[in-house]
Amino acid sequence: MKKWLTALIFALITPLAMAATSVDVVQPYARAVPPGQTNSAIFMRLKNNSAVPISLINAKSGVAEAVELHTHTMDQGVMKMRQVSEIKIAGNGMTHLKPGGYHIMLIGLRQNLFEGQKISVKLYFSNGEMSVVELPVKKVMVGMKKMSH
Ligand SMILES: [Cu+2]
Repeated sequence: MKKWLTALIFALITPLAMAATSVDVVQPYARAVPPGQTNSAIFMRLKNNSAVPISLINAKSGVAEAVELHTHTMDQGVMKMRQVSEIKIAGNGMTHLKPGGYHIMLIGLRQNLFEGQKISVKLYFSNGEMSVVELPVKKVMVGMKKMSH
């Protein structure tokens, strides 16, 4: 009886689990920049719904010439950006992309990014999944002071 019940529960749950993507993109946004500024960044939280680690390995967007995965490091008291090949998300874990930390760098903007606009970015993950994410452009003051050192 118990085995039968377990089998039934698995039969009901498994199709739902397979239909969802492994990584949830939570509260994504891009930094609004003044006209003429050539670079900006995208931030979000990445939530891994699977038990195995997954990495964000690439991102693409039509709004910039190049899109890179970046992090910040402290170098003798100065915040510097550095390109990384992947941003890891632990199994059942969450990774924050935020000002002063990991971010998706937009290099060579093809358009101005004004507050209230929406842009689109494609995220590529190490498990072969790809997510198309629509995100708002917001004013972000945090991290700007550190950047201007
Ligand atoms: Cu950067």
